[in-house]
Amino acid sequence: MARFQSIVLAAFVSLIALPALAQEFKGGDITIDKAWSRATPKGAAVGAGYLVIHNHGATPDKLIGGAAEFAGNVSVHEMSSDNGIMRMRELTAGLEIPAHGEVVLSPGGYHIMFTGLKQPLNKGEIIKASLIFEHAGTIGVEFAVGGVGAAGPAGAAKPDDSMKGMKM
Ligand SMILES: [Cu+2]
Repeated sequence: MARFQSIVLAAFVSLIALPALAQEFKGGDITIDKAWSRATPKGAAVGAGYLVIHNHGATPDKLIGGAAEFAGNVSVHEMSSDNGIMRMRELTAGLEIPAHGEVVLSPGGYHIMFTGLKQPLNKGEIIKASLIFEHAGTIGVEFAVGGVGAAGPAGAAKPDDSMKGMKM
């Protein structure tokens, strides 16, 4: 009986997670999916966005920036470990999306950085931003906001520690 209940619960959870995951955003040869973000604590000035970018074209493209009404600035960042300390830096030359390839932006790696937040990002909200590509142009993307510790777009995975010990 307990097993039956957990299967029913799992089915229910995946049903409510599906609409956000199924969203796809297109421009030129680029499609974007699995766009999600994390809730931010009250007063936080920065937030991050994660997504998967697919390039269906025969030439490489480049994600060079973005814009959002809820943030003062939208940029492309990379997080990496430097002697055990997580650091992030802006990819001022842009993030290359290989021809017929894909790039995953996820916690601990590449991400969209929202700085100068004008409002907190709340769990359950959909936040809209536009991303700018060198060739594909501007693509509007909606990010599903998960919990503060969300590790993936479904918001049901275990929390990770990628934001701890981070130096700006
Ligand atoms: Cu960042």
